[in-house]
Amino acid sequence: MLNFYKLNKKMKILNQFTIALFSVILLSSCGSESPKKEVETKAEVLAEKVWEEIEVIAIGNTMMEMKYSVENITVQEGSWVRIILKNEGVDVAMVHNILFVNFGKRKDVALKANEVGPDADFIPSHSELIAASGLALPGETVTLEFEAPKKGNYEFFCSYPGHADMMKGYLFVK
Ligand SMILES: [Cu+2]
Repeated sequence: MLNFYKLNKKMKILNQFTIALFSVILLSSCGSESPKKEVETKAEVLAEKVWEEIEVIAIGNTMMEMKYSVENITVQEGSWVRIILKNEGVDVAMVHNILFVNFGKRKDVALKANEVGPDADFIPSHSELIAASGLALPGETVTLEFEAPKKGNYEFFCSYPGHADMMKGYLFVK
């Protein structure tokens, strides 16, 4: 004779298993669409990031005029920094980015940037490099987000060839 209780229990377990399986499939399919976004959202919830948002405008339209609208940036240790780099240049040579490096290392990193060239967006892998944005073509805006380094003084500059001596500034982490 069939034990209906046991059968019922088996069915329940089977149903739960099916639901679990579908959940896994659903989650994994969602995850493959935007895995990065999901991870960031979770990290934000966990750490409750404090953002310091700074708009930096790349002004000027010649090698002699070009500069950042901001020369000194001050942020709090432990915060997250969001740099919005707006390139107001029009000329084809006005291609800009923004790199944050350890104090006194601007020239070293700029030299390496020239070596790696446009294929690497003029971003070298360098032990003195803290964060780097992508390139903003004339009229474009790029955003760079990174966790503020430990208290101290840092530098930022544009690593597009020939720009590092004109487009530069300091980051102070308090
Ligand atoms: Cu530049």
